[in-house]
Amino acid sequence: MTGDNELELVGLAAEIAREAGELARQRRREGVHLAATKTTLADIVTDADREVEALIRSRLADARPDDGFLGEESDAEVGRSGITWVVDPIDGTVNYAAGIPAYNVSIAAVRGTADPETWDTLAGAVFAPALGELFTAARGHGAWLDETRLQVTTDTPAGALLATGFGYDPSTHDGDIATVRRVMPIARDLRRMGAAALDLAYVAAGRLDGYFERGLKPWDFAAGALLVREAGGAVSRFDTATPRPMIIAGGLSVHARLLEILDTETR
Ligand code: LIP
Repeated sequence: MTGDNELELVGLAAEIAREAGELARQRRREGVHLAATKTTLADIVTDADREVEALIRSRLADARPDDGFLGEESDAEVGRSGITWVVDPIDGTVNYAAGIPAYNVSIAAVRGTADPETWDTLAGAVFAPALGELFTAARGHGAWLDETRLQVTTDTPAGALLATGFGYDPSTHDGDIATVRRVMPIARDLRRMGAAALDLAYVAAGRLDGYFERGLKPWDFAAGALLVREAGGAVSRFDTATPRPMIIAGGLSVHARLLEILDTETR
């Protein structure tokens, strides 16, 4: 398969995400083995993370050998086709290791290199195997949960149901808690699910009104951001020159409120 047809790309992403998700679930049933820790003791990678990414990478190379690749667990590769795949093999790794079902495979196809400042996302798939839900989006063709079209929420009369996340570095927690404190006046309640791609998918599905988090990696949000935009929402990133950029996502009114509260750069 060649070219950058969004519908072909999302079909491939969905097919591979399903296969990879089933492998992750199988390995979870067999028992998860810690492979290593990364930035801190809390930042773990399992044997399954590595095995699932290897499967995804192999399937993509077979189908589209000229494409580039950026994954959480293996070396980046610049392609020749102008398309790059941005992959989180198991997003929600800590949940996965703990047996919490809120984990997913996130696969996105972007035009350009794996730089979120310049890429153009064409297709994305987020598959949560333990929950049996496949979220997909192709640019210009809407966002979907299986066969149901998704739409972000438009008003929050009881306050916004928001989600966020925290990094693995304890030294960042005070600042993140201070951010939560600034946001709570517009919130109905707050969720911390531990899987960014699911947070974004749930914003697209209208299950959450908005989401914000500092420090995500490109593979955490590449597919989920397209889901939100294709479901009629907005996604912004700022502080992108810092080690911990902020991402915010939501329906247009909640996105605007979060931007007003959090984007001190524009004040
Ligand atoms: C995780 C994100 C989550 C964030 C965690 C971690 P991982 O990704 O999905 O939102 O709060 O710190 O980055 O490491 O499970 O792929």
